[in-house]
Amino acid sequence: MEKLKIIGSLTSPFVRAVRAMCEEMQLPYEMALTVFFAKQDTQQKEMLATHNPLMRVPVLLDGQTEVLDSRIILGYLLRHPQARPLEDFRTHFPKDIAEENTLSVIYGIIDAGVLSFIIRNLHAEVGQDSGYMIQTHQRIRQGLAWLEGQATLGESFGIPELLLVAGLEWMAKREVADWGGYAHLCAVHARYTERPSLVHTRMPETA
Ligand SMILES: N[C@@H](CCC(=O)N[C@@H](CS)C(=O)NCC(=O)O)C(=O)O
Repeated sequence: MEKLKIIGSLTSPFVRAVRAMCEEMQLPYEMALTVFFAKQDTQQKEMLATHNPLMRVPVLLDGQTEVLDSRIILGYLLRHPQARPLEDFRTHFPKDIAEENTLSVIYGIIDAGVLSFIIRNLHAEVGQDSGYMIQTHQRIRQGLAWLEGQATLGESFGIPELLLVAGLEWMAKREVADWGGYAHLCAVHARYTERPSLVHTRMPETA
């Protein structure tokens, strides 16, 4: 089988989730590396735009097949004909609509965190406590509180847990949200943070 290719950076939580998922599915992949979008050179910008009109990472290339958006990519990898999921990875996903909602809330929090990070770094003139940023931070707080109440989240390791750990660690590293007060989320994080797929894909210290 031709190796999968992931276009993406070593810092994006969405790219990390896709890389970790490849490991969980035992699907070999290689990276076509990019960096934070504001620091991409012309070549990286063109390469990304060629594969994704939205100019976002990750993009998965599977031979001639291009797959956009990490949520779609995670589902694609789960059902990949060559996937050999690790024994303790929960492949039964989604269990029900409630689990899709959980994944949507995790995505919503990370999206809001990414927006907050971009505004802080590229548009410092927009205060973090003004206008739409108020709604953005409220979304993160309410999302975290909602996830804290999801008792089944973390019972076993599957797509929501993988994305949750990637998102929580990214938010801590980028200092966009403090989730230390959420006992259940801290417990789920502690349970899975040393999983090899997550260790191997952790954000570089210096990033
Ligand atoms: N819904 C997309 C979000 C991807 C996304 O926002 N990626 C960020 C990096 S963390 C990006 O490429 N941002 C570039 C931009 O917004 O122009 C996914 O899950 O793949």
